Amino acid sequence: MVLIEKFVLPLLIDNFLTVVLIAGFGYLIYRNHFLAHVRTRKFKPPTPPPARRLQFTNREDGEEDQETCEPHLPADLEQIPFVHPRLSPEESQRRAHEFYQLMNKRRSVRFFSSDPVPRSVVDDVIRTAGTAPSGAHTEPWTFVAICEKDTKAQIRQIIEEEEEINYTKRMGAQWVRDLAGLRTNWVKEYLTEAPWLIVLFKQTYGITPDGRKKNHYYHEISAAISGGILLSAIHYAGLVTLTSTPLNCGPALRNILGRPANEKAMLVLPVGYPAKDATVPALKRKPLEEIMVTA
Ligand code: IYR
Repeated sequence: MVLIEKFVLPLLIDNFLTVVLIAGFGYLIYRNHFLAHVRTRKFKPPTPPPARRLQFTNREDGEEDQETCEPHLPADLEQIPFVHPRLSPEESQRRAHEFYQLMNKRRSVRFFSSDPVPRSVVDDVIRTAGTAPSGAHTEPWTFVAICEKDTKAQIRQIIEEEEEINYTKRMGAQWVRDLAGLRTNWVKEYLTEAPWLIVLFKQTYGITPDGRKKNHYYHEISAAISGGILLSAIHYAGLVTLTSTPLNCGPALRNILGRPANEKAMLVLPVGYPAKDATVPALKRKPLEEIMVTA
């Protein structure tokens, strides 16, 4: 006790500034190294602008302001630590190349086997598609999975009828010539042959539980990204598909599948195994030098 009063305390008081500085630095080092995983960032939300229509926005086509309603995400949404294993650069390189090699084997396939694909596989590839990022996390997509024979036949009929008009009248000579190498026409056996059809609808706006319309920002790109992830998941699961975008079939597909007016059909994907004698056009992909520039 006497020792503390006589020597330590006077020393501390004399060097008060030094003590404060050492303690401060010590705390900073502790915080950066040991509390990094629970670091919470101070965030001051921006004040929203007055509610009026802006003349210039970067909204997508057909994206309109909907009624004012509760924010889609609560302002006090909990922020949780992001847990992410850090790979070595070598492991990242190995995985990047492995994934490229896998994806480089993906092809659009038009000849399907009717062998069944379990419903649980379709569930999982759609779950994966639903992990896509979306504007304000509105998740503006609906995936309709169809395995019922009659429904597939009705969809085929709708699409073939429209596609005949597309190929003979709407698309024009240049478009038809550009496609000749793919050997496509309006007859689409794969729509009834494949065990599953997945129709991806984008939701151009949302609907609140009390029936009001709400904004779905960037619905087109959000749904398109989910479509890309869906293709990767289908390929990784050892299945094949075809990104078919039948022109002018949207409303009829929506009606037959009983989807609401806020949903627009974007893609019709037959999903299954390739037919034993399936062929694909011998297409080449652009090399990296042609698709990438560094800036
Ligand atoms: N939708 C039609 C035509 C078609 C259009 C394009 I662009 C393609 O890359 C392939 C086909 C069809 O599915 O036949």
